Amino acid sequence: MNTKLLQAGGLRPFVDALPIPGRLVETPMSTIPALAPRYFEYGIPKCYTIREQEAYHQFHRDLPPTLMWTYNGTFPGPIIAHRLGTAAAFRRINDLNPNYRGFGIVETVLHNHGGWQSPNDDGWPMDFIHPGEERYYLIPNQVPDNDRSHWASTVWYHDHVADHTAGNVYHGLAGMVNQFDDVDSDNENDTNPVALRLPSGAYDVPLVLGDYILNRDGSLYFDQMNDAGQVGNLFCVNGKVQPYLNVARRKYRFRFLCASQARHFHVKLSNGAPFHVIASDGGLLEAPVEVTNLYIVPGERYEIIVDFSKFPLGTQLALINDVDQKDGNKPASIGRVAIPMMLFVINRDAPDPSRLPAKLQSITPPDLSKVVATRTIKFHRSKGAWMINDRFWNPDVPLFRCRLGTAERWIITNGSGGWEHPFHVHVENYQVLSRDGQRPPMIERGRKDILNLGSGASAELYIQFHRFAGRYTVHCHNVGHEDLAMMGWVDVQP
Ligand SMILES: [Cu+2]
Repeated sequence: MNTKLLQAGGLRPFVDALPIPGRLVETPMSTIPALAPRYFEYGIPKCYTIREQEAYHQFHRDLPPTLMWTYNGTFPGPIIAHRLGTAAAFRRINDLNPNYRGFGIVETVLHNHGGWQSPNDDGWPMDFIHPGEERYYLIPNQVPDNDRSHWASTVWYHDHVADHTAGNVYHGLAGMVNQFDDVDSDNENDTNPVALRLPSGAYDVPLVLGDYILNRDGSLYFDQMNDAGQVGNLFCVNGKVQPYLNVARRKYRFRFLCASQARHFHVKLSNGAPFHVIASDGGLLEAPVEVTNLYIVPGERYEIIVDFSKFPLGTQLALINDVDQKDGNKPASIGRVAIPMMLFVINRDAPDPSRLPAKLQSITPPDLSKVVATRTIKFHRSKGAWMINDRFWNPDVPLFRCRLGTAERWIITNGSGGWEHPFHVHVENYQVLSRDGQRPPMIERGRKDILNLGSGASAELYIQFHRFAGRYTVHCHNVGHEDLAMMGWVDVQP
């Protein structure tokens, strides 16, 4: 045991309230420098400012403050709420300390993970800016081919600089994005007949899962040479160690984002009560899926509805993670430990106009007649590091070339060795055709951008290139693996 590190055992759980990040407030267009014409391609955009800056964050009331890198001063960053049909222009300012020395790197890249935007606005890993510099991004918030099963989704934004994504995300550069439209309308009282009226406002709660290691002085501990990906001993939700949330006896929507470096989570309620999964990475499922637990890997999102009206006032329910993970490569066991992530305290009644509809949306099935190529993407370990198709990350050479307006079938495989790899593609979602030759489980039948591959596992994906030519980054979302150098890119040509 490293005695300089803070041990988690001495911290009291459930003493800090769950922090809920506020929504990013619009920046008046008049206050930012003139936008180039391209930012008006989808109409007049809403403007936002994101400033990367150092700020102190307290992981637990009994811990000293931790100096982190944040978006706009908070960890996690503010929630960005988008509305379908209204584009957004982002001004990103790198205000980090140019003299910083330590893990990570102050040259940063912003990636809109799960968003549908041009590769130029997506966060190419070499497109970094230095402290004191800024750049702009256009997020169209349009629907590919008017296929509205792409929306709405919980996506997220995080740093993506080549070789240092792990350290930079660990520093705190991560936040959630909530996309809305007329169906998933951010209003449980919506009178529009197409609105689903899912729980909204204070009853729509982000749950960003993560794990950290701190030094005894409260500073971040990070081992940049750990090529397995670091797993921490402090279990955090929205940046707090094992917080509590007072809830009313009614339905809640919870948006899980696994923002860990490498740790997997398998979560359940401490009384084993069922809940409903309504959405995954790429938006709503066709129908809610009742489950008693949920497996989530780095980068992945799932949304659930929990109905606390089933329980009497005064009930306390812990959110339990039963994955025991000792290194970044894979879980040591599932189901043998019970790690409380947070506590729900049912302390009041409240009206509940929200609904859990039997049907959520229709998802357009894959059109295999559009498939023009089948590719194999092989994740494996060789030469002491992580590879894709026998190659390390190379920004100059694509894994392969694709054609805009077509679709492809990708067979992704993970070599043996006991390692697990969450597979991620930028710009476009995919649909899972099969997993190890079987239909995927119900909760993986929506649109996805992360799919965990266990050791020796394979999956077949359907991916369509709708609109944007350019470089689509492909990588393992265990960010330790990604940095060393399990990342490639696909050249989508017009
Ligand atoms: Cu991996």
